[in-house]
Amino acid sequence: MSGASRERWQRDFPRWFDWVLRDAEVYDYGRYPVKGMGVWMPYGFQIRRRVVELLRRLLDETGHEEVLLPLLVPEQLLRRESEHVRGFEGEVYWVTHGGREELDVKLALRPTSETSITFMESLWIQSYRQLPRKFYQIVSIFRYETKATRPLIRLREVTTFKEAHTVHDSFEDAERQVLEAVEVYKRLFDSLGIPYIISRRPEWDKFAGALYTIAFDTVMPDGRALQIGTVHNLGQNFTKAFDFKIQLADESHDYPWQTSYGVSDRVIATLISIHGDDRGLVLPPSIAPVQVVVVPIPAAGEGEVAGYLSRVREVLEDAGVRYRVDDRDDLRPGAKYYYWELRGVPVRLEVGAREAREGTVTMARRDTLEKASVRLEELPQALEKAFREIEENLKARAWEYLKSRVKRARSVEEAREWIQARAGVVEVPWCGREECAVKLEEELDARALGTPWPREPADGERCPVCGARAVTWMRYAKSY
Ligand code: 5CA
Ligand code: ZN
Repeated sequence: MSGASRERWQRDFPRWFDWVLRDAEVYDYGRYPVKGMGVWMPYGFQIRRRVVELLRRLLDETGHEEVLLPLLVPEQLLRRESEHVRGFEGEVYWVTHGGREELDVKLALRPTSETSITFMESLWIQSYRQLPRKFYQIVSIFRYETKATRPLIRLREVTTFKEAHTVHDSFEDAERQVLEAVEVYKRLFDSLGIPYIISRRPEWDKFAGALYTIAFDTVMPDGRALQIGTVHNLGQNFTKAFDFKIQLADESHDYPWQTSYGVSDRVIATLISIHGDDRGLVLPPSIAPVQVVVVPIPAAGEGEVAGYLSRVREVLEDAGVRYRVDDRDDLRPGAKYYYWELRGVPVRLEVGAREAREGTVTMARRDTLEKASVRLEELPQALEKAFREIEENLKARAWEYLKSRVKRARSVEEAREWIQARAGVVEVPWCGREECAVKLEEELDARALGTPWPREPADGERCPVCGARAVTWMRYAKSY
């Protein structure tokens, strides 16, 4: 695919990202005086809103029910499940005062909501006949992150946290739910053109309180892996901790089974990063707040151009696209091109005297920067085609990028080269022993992301650490 260069995008990704968020007016970060918390600006908020709408639609159409739980969690609830508290202890913000009074019960700002929802579920659900239930909420959560905070990627207030929580009458049904959750997330990422690899996280890196964790990771422009979604099978860990029992079909009583799964602002961070280039954002038309910008030439368009512009408006209105006519008369066309390219508007239409005379518009695509002349009557179909092609193009380019950044290595040396070059994810044959993977994490100075999901055999391969027969592959990467 042709298009703007991606030199700066790749070489200096963190600065590129800060620049785009600020200059394209997406998210004002680092100026609000609380670390790890930023401000969604009007343009960014519209991008966020469309991602949230997509998420809601995907969840609603698979039978998930939206709820809204309180932000505050009393200390005793948060402490009920011991592994869970241990995992989150260092990351919780506490509310200790109400006005001038010290509270007798400390209240946590939710770091996630397994404990509060399990407590409520134990009041709502008595019988297997009420199951399965699938709840979700899209809210802010708070985590006192100690690793370096980053806009949208590692926040202390995660403002677009979608958490789903489900309840089942058997382990098998919870397993089925894990598969459904993975399918929902595939649909989410596929709709946004975001490429991913799916791994089962190693035992030592699963969610606090889960039986196991399945994670979606992608590779950012700087070669670092980012976890963009997780699905947890919680087993009966939380229901036992809350003494939450139900009646089963055979009249016996048992603890129900749960899953939970979440995505966050990281999805939007990835959408922005993975499709961008040196000129700024490149937005898929389904998400773009403005799908088409019309730039009259010269500025406000006098005489014949003005009359023709109103016809162009009518056509766009009838086509039902989100469009803007940039008739600011204090900016030259070139400055307007720059302005809208930075904001990722998928299609630009240039309308001048020649176009008015010919009954055409000049159409420029943001992804390829290609220009073409289109007859005004054919504009609706041309836009439809361009939108479809842009989405396909962005998705194909993003997948190609990810594939170029995942590699198999047979030796520690080969793996180390890949990691040191900041090239992405490396898959190494693994014998299945924790100590070998932990040792390789240290030797590579990288994180073990886990094993391919579904599991992939490694026939005939040997663990490069201990030499034993490999049972599968372990993935390693520098990660956020
Ligand atoms: N209760 C479960 C399921 S919702 C849970 O909290 N899982 S989690 O801890 O893995 O978080 C879900 C997702 O939120 C992660 O996969 C990651 O993509 C995102 N996330 C986690 N912490 C942050 C953070 N500090 N900033 C931005 N996104 C985050
Ligand atoms: Zn080994």
